[in-house]
This record gives sequence, structure tokens and C-alpha cells, in this order.
Amino acid sequence: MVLERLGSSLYAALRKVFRAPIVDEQLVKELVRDIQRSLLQADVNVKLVLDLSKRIEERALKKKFPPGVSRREHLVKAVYEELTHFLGEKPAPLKITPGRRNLLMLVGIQGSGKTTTAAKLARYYQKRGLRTALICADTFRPGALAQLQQLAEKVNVPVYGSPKTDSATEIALEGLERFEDYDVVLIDTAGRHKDEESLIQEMRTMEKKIKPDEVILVIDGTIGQQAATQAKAFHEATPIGSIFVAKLDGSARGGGALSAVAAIGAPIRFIGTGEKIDDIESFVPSRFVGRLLGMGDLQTLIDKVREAEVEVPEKKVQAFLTGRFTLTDMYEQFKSMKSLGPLKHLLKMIPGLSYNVPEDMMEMAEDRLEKWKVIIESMTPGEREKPKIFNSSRVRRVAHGSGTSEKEVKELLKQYKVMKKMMKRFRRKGLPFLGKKFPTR
Ligand SMILES: Nc1nc2c(ncn2[C@@H]2O[C@H](COP(=O)(O)OP(=O)(O)O)[C@@H](O)[C@H]2O)c(=O)[nH]1
Ligand SMILES: [Mg+2]
Repeated sequence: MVLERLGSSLYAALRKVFRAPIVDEQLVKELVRDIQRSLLQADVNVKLVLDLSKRIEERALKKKFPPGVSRREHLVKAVYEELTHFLGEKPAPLKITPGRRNLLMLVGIQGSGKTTTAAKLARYYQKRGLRTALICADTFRPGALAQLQQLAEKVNVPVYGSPKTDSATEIALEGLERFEDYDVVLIDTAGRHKDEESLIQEMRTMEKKIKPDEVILVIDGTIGQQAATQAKAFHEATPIGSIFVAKLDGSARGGGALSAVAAIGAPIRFIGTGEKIDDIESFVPSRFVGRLLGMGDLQTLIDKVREAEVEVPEKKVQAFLTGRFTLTDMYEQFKSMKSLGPLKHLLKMIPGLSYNVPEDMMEMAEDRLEKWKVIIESMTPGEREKPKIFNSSRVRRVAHGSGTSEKEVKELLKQYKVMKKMMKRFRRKGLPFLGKKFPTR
């Protein structure tokens, strides 16, 4: 079966969502189908795929989502969060037991980044106050020992290797004898042999003899679907405890890593982000998914959604948009919304509205709300209900009573008219993005 790169196919699916003129049920269903296809092609377990896609669909089509968030954003957020969840919210860190030697064995194909990663991990734990050591059990690559020594030398981590010994397992055992009283010992292995079968056999034998606390599979983050095949092959030889994704610097999105995770169910705990020894990071699923989907500022979007969720009750916005619109209503609605934060902020969060309200008018609304309050309070109930009855003597009286000027009273009345007209238009046309959600009649 020809597998597609999971990351890029997911990205392509989401790009469709970003480009579609409207996000409706049909588009959601299409996206869910695309996601299913991508995951299935990456050999993700069928049940897992169905669960995941069902959750995305349910969330995306769920009637309730906060005002100020478009259906599009809501949908992307659902995909993002479900995928993150799929990768493990916070994978458990590598368990290093203090007071005894912890043995970590690195496996993976040639060139994936094992040797570099072994040195990185040794450095990582050394920085955390542990005594670390390295063993080079790669008998296949001539320069393997020298490469490891070169990396480890700079950070003073001892390396054991034996160019004369043929058996990688023998070397590993010798090294373990030498590093009896170390906290963390890392074993770097070969990634290639005369054939795949003998490589797998070597890993199997070594694992049985040395009994590592964890076997870490190193995969190259720039490869695509082969990651799943590799992961499965190694997993058959030695149960993989976790995955290290190397080379996630640059433009690699790491979609293959997701397939590997899916194929063997082992978590990613670390990623490599460069050739230098300190280029190692703990794996953060949410960040990885953002990268996978090719959206760097996904966090901003999520924050926006979260903010909207807490700040603006839908009812308030709805009342504002659908209510009768007398001066009293305007006043009441402004007053109730003011407690939720600056009016400008609120108005901007209503999709479609931000484009229709002139910026200076929003500024004004915010600045003058206090003054309006005083002016409206000086009006008679009849005047508030029917601002039409205002004539120059009423204006004069209200200005006098509120300690403002006639000009300011007239301005308020003018603003009211503009807003009333705007409300009418919304009621007639409906709000472009809110669609069904805000039946504006
Ligand atoms: N850019 C980048 N290069 C890396 C990373 N990890 C390893 N490499 C490079 O990948 C190449 C192969 O790495 P190596 O550790 O020899 O892989 P091995 O054959 O699996 O032991 C080397 O040139 C490394 O410098 C990484 O996280 N980022
Ligand atoms: Mg190597």
C-alpha cells in the first residue's frame, strides 16, 4: 500500500477548510473524511481513527460555540485539540530511577540520528546532575566510535568502545561492566547490517542480554511514511518504549513521526532540533501538532477562542443584535456589556460586525459611554422609548439637566440613529458568519 505523508495530507485537508468560502456541515464531514483517510493510510488503528474522527465531528457540529469565534476557528480548534490528545496530552517523562543504573538503548536505521541523540541524552541527564556514560555498540560503521567520542569529549562524558570486538552485544556487556556505578548509561547501536534480518537479530539478542530499562527508537523527522514501517520492524525485534524524533529543526513538519507513534503506540518524549549536543527538547504535543498542521500561530487562535469562551455570554450578544432598539435598550445593553470589558473589544469579537462598524465610531462609543449614561438618565421615559419626539427645547432641557451641552445630546441622538439603522440591517440580512446560530428574527 502506498502511504501518504500523514502530516501533509492532514495539512491539505485543513487548508481546504481555510480556503472554503463557508464552513458548513458538508465541509465538516468532508474534513472528517479526509482526516480518516490520512490516518488510515498511515496505518493508524481503525477504531482509533473512528473514535478520533467522531469526536472531531461532534465537536465541530455542536450547536454551541462562543460568539466571536467563527465556525472555521471552532473546527480547527477541535481538530487541533483532538490530535494533540491523540499524541498524549503530556507524555510521561523518561523514568530515571535514582540510586541505580538506568540503561537506555537507542535503535534506528543508519543516519536517523542515533549517535548524535545518544550524546544529546547523555548531556541532557548530565545537566540534571546525573553521572552519564556512553557505549558505542555500532560495529558496522567504521567511524562510529570516533564520532561518539568526538561528541562526548566536549562535555566530559566517558565513552566505551572496542573496535576489535565483532559482537555488538559483547561490547555492550563490556561497557556495562565498566560503567557499573553510573546513573544513566546510553547504548548507541548500528543502523545497518548486511541485511535487515541480521540487524533485527542483533537488536533482539542485545536487548535480551542487557535488559535495558527503555529502548528508544530514533527516527528522522524528515522522512515520511517510512517511519511507520521502520517503527514496526524495530518494535518486532525489541519492544520500543519511546520515540525520539530527530531533525525537527528546519522545515520538517514531522508527519512521519505521527505515523510511527500510531504504528507502535509508543510516545514521543524528546525531539532533536539541531546537530549540536544541546539541541534537544522535551516533546510538547500541542506545539508539534501546530507544526504538523503548518500553523505556527495556532496558539493565538486557541487563546482567542478560550478568551471568547469565558468573556462573552452568547445571550448578551444576541440581545444586543436582536432586541428592540430604543435609547433605553441601547443604554441597557451598553451598560450590561460594559461590565464584560471594553465595548470595542466586544464589538470586534462579533464576526461580521467588526467590518461594519467604523473604527472611530467604536472608539467614540467606548469613550462616551459614561456621558451617554448621564444624558439618557436625564431623559423622560417617553423620550427614551421614542427618541423621535426630541425637539430643540427637549434637547436643551436634557443638556441642562445632565450638565452637558446641546451638541453632545444631539450627537448621542445621531449615534443612536446610526446604530438603529445598523441593527435593522443585521436583522434583515442576518449575520454573515453566525448564520443559523443567530436567528436574527
Ligand atoms: N539538523 C539536525 N541534524 C541532526 C539531528 N540529529 C542528527 N543530525 C545529523 O544527522 C546525521 C546523522 O546522524 P547520526 O547521529 O550519525 O545518525 P546515526 O547513523 O543514526 O547514528 C548527522 O550529520 C547528524 O549531525 C538533528 O536533530 N538536527
Ligand atoms: Mg551512529
